[in-house]
Amino acid sequence: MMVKLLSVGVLTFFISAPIMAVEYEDHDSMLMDHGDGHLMDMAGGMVMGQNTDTLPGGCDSISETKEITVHAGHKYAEKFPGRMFAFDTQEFNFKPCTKLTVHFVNEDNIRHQWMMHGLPKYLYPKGMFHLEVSGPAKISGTLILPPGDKTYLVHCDIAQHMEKGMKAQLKVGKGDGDLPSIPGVTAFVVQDDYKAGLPEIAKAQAAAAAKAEADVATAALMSNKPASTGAPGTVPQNSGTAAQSPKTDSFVSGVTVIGLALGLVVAPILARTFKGMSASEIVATIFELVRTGVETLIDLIAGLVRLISSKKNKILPGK
Ligand SMILES: [Cu+2]
Repeated sequence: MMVKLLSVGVLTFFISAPIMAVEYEDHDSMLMDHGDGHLMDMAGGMVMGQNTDTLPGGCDSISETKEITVHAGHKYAEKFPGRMFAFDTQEFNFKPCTKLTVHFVNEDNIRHQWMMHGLPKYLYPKGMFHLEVSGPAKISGTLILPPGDKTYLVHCDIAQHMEKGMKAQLKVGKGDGDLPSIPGVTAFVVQDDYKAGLPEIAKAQAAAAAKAEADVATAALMSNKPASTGAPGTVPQNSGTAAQSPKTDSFVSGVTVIGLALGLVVAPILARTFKGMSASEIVATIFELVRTGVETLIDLIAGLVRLISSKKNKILPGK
């Protein structure tokens, strides 16, 4: 049991050892000088614009000798929302004519640069001082800063690395202003606009949904209107029977009204006719009235039939 635990512990140590110890490849001793301040090694490390001894025009002497270590990597961008890469420092400041050595430490497993622009081109090819290495690795270079107050752009020129945050400014003297889109220092050139964000979109969608619901409710109310004539507020479950009931009601009430009117007109006449008659006489009279009525009806129908048949003969004389 003890042996088993021990072996697990030893195994864990050997597995985690390579993760714990992040080794930076030091390219400083591997570089080969290609002339004109251009140094390269076989592992992908590169220094361009190296200048350890030539004074820029306007500098009588080296004012200061400075050494800085700049770290670069994804983890330095974590404090800047929306950014992916960054240097650990976004702003540098030096006296004019400073001899500056930069130790660039790339902590990512990809390629990064510390590239400075705007230097005098007679001294620095393309006006650049440039450190570049695939990480994790360290590479160092030296330059002598020009005189005057000027702000220089420092960035990583690998595609989209500057846009994703690997951007800084180096001020010589007082500098000549600030550069845009430097994480934590200056505002974005193109600021993402979150004004019409999810809350507004959600609100608009909710309003549209509520309107649609209201329309449906109105339509339902319209279709149910005939059913709820008798008792407003009660919504019938079965619209079929509900639609029939008012029809029946109106029919019955119509018949009732006609019957009532007839009764009111006929009753006094009948009362006058039957005045002073015995029960048997009244019954006989009613039968007589019915008989007369039926005969009249038959005569009427017979006359109608004759009328139609005579018209038919007139229309079709040949037959
Ligand atoms: Cu980069």
